[in-house]
Amino acid sequence: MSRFRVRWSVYVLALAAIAGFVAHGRRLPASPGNVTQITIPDEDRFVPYAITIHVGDGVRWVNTDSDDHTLVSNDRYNTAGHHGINVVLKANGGSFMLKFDHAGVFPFYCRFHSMLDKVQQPIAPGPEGGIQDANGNFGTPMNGVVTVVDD
Ligand SMILES: [Cu+2]
Repeated sequence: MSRFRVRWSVYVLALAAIAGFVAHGRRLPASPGNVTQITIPDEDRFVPYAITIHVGDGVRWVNTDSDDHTLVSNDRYNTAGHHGINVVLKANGGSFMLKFDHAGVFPFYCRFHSMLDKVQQPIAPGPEGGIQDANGNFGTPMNGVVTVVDD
């Protein structure tokens, strides 16, 4: 190995060490542990309705319905972080993922297929926006809950 090659490899190692230090210093978000999927099937609901995960885990919402839906955090009762979530899950595969970093509950709903009453609990949207079944009922509000527990 020539002296030039030795010196060059020292530079490369030094650059790699600096890059590693910078990446560590920026605290790149750790990838989630287990990821649990909540699916919107071909109807206006989240399945499963309720899940329990551990701190550090992720949840992925996937819309397999042929209509758009939304994921909105119910922040009156949300103690698990991620306040202000309000995203559209596009039809036929739209998805969104959150990683939960501390314990709490994360209640959520679809603002297209439920609305909040005066104490911020999801209720069926009614004739102004609900999906009416053959019996004239407007169904259950489209909502669910993630519970995040410490190990
Ligand atoms: Cu919906």
